[in-house]
Amino acid sequence: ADSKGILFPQESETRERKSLDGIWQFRLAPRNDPEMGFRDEWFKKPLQETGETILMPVPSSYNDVTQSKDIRDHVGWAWYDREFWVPKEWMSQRKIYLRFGGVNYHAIVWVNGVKVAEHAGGHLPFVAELVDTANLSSKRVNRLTVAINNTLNQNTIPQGSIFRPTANRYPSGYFTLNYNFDFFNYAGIHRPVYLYTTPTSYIDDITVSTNLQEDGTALVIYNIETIRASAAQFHNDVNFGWIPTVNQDGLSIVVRLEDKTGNIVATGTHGIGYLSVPNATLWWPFSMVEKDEEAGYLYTMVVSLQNLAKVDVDVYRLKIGIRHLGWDNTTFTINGKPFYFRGFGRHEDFDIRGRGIDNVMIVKDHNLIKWTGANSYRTSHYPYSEEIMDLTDELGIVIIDEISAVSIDGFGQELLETHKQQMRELIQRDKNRASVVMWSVANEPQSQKTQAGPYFKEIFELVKSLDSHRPRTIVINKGYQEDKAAEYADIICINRYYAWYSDTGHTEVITASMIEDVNNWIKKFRRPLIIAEYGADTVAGLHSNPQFVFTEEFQLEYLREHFRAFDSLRANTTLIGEMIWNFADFMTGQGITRIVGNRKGIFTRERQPKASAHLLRSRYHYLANEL
Ligand code: GCB
Repeated sequence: ADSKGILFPQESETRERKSLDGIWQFRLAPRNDPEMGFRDEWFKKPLQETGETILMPVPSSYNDVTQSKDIRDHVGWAWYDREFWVPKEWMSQRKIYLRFGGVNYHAIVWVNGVKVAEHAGGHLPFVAELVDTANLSSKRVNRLTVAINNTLNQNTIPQGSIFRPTANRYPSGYFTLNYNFDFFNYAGIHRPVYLYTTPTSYIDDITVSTNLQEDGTALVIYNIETIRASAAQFHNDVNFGWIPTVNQDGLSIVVRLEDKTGNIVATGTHGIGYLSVPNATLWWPFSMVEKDEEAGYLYTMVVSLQNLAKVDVDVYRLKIGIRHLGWDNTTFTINGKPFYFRGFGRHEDFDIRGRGIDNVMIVKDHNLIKWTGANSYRTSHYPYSEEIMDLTDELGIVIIDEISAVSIDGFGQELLETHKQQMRELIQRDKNRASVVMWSVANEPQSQKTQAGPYFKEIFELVKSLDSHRPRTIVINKGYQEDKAAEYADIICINRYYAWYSDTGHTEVITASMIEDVNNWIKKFRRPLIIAEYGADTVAGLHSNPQFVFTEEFQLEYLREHFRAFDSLRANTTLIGEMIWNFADFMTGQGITRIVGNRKGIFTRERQPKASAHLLRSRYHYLANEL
């Protein structure tokens, strides 16, 4: 059987892990000779023979780390290099893997000059197994080379296109990458890189879903995939001492569920089964419990592959939350109680590191989210790092998990295949996460086009076939009469910018426009609906009385008018949530509608509050007390 799991690499009594994060060597392929590194085989030659390199931190975007405009605005291949050691104990009988949490967009990986992996899609993990062919050695240092390319085209998700003007006034070779989303197309090795091991017979994948029965007993339904070593390999392992001597066929799966204090609350055997947990402590969003520590309760599912002598051959510990999601034409519930989303659209974006993951930033952000009283956010507009999702699981913050399909158009077969592939990888990665309550298949597609109908029908069907335990949504900016995609969703999200992109400055149109719009959607589709975006660019410290666009006073008034609409809609319709655009200011491409980035944050890019943060905070706390 081929491996299909993408379980996060972890240490256990049978597994080891080494971080390859740090400062790597870096260079760009020359803009006028993009294929140079391939032609000259940079990945095969000793680094010092291939030309000059500079220092580059991993994880990080490369764009903002240097003083070079060429590096910031680079389009094409960029090359990373580092060396690493493999402990000699790893070499004999373990399986050794190299795992990237996320590289934007296209990545090719070589170890000791041998290509070991290639991946497309900027925000999902991939793994290379370093089999013998990678010339791996514990006797000398090993070389790791990664070539990455941020070029987008009509069949990548998201899409982009190269613009090559022919007019004489342009310098020769001039081109740009254009795209229809506003966030900066940061590039780099954005997430941690790990080297890790498993035994040769190992746990490859775990799928868990949970359910509540009438009497309060919880069911944890599991499906565990293992990969068994070949008889020869197994024999070898036994001789080497990794696995105590037993017959290969003696391997079996044992599952136990431990609560937070380590008590075993249920046990199971076999690869497929369920555990029943009487009086289970449920996973609750932090907004639905009295005390913070009651939120996000996680059990540990300890899965072990054992031999006949009951010795662990492999052990993997998966944290799971027990909770039940319900939805119909009017409501969305968590553990049987209606849930009203009060949250944010966000970005993975921070000074200097761009889209690179940063522990300081992610903890600060989640502290701020809790400070505002928000209970949820959408991973606009791509899957966020696994380190972030660990936090949301643990803190009890509710997530709408979005794929990278932002502003897509065209809807051809090849795009559809890319889109489906990314949905599969996302669901494979996040399927066990309690905080993920909904899949978002796209943000603001050109859904008025006829082809959008069959295209999204197919995407929605795929998602349902992969996971029937979570509702599916799509985020629409078209009108209710022209959209062709939302009818296939379980829950509808819409983005609206009244008094910003239309009737600019006229906050007095907001309330009535919003109420009418939402009513039209709900009357037509009879679904729960979330306002997934509304917002106004605001330069922190800019003031005007009476309010004027871009000032803090304007953002305050803009919010107040929306709150009036939301309160009326909450009382009279199936509106189930409001999410402001955006949590914090974030970087964009250069353009005359963006003042060094998108300024719709209620926090600055440095995470300091604008006046709107205080207003939103009182709104979210008021909702918390009322609901
Ligand atoms: C939108 C997009 C979001 C933009 C936002 C804006 O509708 O979904 O990515 O950043 O508008 O500020 O224009």
